[in-house]
Amino acid sequence: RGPAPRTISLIGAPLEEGAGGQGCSMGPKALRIAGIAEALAAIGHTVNDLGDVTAQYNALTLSGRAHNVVEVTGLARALADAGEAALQKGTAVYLGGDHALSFGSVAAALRHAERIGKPLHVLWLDAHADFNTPQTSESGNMHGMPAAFFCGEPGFDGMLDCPKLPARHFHLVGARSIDPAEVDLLEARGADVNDMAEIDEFGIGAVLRRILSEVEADDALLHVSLDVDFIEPDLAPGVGTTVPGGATVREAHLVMELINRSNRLLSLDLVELNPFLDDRGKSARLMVELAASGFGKRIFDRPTQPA
Ligand code: 6HN
Ligand code: MN
Ligand code: MN
Ligand code: MN
Repeated sequence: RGPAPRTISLIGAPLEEGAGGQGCSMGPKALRIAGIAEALAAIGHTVNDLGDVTAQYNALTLSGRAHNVVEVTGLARALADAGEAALQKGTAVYLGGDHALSFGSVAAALRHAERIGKPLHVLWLDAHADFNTPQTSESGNMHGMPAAFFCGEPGFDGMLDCPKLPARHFHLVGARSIDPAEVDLLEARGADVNDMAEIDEFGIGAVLRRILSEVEADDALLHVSLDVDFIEPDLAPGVGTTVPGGATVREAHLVMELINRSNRLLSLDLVELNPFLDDRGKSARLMVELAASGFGKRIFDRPTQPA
């Protein structure tokens, strides 16, 4: 007996201009080759692959340090509109694409939540906080900024319109590389930061159960953003921003299994996969497996590998 069937829209977001190097634009293709649609359909869900969104570019500048604002904004706007439409029919899975696509995917979730009158929580599975603004960023790379944007920090005027997320509803899990200015901002805003030390001390199950109980208590919807670099680099090498000391395969699976059990998942980002850096599709396949766990693939539905 599987989970209740859902209608899942796959939306490709071939963005790489938010990252410091090239390659993430190939991520949607790699996730499709790794079988994302088939994996979700095999659980019993209805899967509609809507293809890749097309960015629409308009002139825009931000003050401070932010590279490729026009490219990031163009993709994010298109994604927010496509995502908002998809959420009227069910669940959305965004195939990234660097993490700046979450300017758009979280905007879609916030608009949808407001429309149906429910709060939103965001679970950010990442080595990084992605809480820089053009004023604080040292790199100028916009994949390090989406969380600051949707939590309402200044500096993003003119990019796209959406309601703002209360910082207390921003749950960062797996963090181990946060810039000093981000540490100060996260603390000042009251974001929920769970670093790897807390995972080691209490176990990732306890951390997740506490977060999901807050979501439940709020009767809220949940957007999950899964950055490849959440996972230990040896296990998922296909990413440009590796930080040693990440989650194990089992820890990452448990997170996704608990998300499935919570029955709160509205939308999921699969981000930062860089196939140019991957090892024979290993990271792409792991991301697909983790997504399947988030949608109810059972632990005993895994094949035994031949010798
Ligand atoms: N990501 N904090 C660094 C920066 O450039 O702002 C790293 C950002 C990484 C972004 O992994 O999605
Ligand atoms: Mn990230
Ligand atoms: Mn990251
Ligand atoms: Mn609340």
